[in-house]
Amino acid sequence: MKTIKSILLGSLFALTSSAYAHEYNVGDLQIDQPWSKQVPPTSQVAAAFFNVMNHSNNNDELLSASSPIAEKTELHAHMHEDGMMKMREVEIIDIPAHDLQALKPGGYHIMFFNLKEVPQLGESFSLTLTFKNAGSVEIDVKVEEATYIPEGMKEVEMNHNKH
Ligand SMILES: [Cu+2]
Repeated sequence: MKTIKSILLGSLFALTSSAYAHEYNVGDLQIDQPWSKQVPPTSQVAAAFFNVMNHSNNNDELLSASSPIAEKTELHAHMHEDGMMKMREVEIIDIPAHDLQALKPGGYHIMFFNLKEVPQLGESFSLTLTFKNAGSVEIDVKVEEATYIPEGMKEVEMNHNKH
């Protein structure tokens, strides 16, 4: 019985992890589901989002990001100011030890300015992230519809709570 149970659990985990087509590891960090919101063909700006799970005992920091699609790439946060949601550049994005940092619409995000090419729906583009401890990693960001919500978000949080 125990054997059957572990086999079932094993296949369940296999199914869960295969749902994340885009997963990257750098040092003790795991980056899941990088995506970008579709923008009009004439847009000068775009944004990217992803989850970072820090499996280490040490806090890390996202220091910078760069991409060939844009002349300028910044780390951004959304915050309430004078009763309005505004976004502004931040120096770093904290990646706390044994925790999940989710970059998502309305929160932290990567912002691209002066687009050299506007990524089309269904395409991917390259994004290089540099972390203080884990170092640099190049990831592929998939362009999704403006209404897209990452399906794995809940599962990632559930897995995280099991640690
Ligand atoms: Cu922004």
